[in-house]
Amino acid sequence: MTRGGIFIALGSNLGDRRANLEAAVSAIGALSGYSVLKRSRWIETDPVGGPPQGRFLNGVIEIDTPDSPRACLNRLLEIEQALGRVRRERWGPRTIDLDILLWRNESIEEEGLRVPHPRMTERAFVLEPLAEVLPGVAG
Ligand code: A4P
Ligand code: MG
Repeated sequence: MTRGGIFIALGSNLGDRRANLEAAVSAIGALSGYSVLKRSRWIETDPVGGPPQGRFLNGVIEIDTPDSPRACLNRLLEIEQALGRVRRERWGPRTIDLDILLWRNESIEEEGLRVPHPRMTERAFVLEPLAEVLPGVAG
């Protein structure tokens, strides 16, 4: 039985944004033991923070995985790299950004891993697509 309850935010504002998001969803779904249970629509959003940069395409998916949060984060970072992510500056433009928003009802405070994502509640570009995939919320 799949449990889900793990929500991942996706964002892109470089290159073919839609293709980048679709490639990330495919790559996540192709990981051993992972399944993509729900996905939001992709929404176009104005950049928040960082240098002047292009508009983002953002979305949220719900997944299930047998991995630990740390192992999942490492898989996501690998997918970012495989899709050509280059880290230059914080909040700068990116081909793909994959953030863990929620991990069931867990609270995680580790080096390099904080869940729930500390800035998610301030950000319409996260909350709007998240509302589409949370259980019990009408789409
Ligand atoms: N990290 C810690 N917790 C997590 C988590 N829950 N999920 C660490 C993922 N990563 C987590 O991330 C830096 C490090 O955060 C990771 O290596 C991981 O160990 P990063 O992706 O290299 O850097 P970043 O994304 O530039 O920084 P950050 O702080 O994650 O940025 P945000 O807060 O995610 O904001 N505007 C619009 N419209 N749409 C966007 O998608 N994104 C950002 C980035 C800014 N403005 C935006 C958007
Ligand atoms: Mg990130």
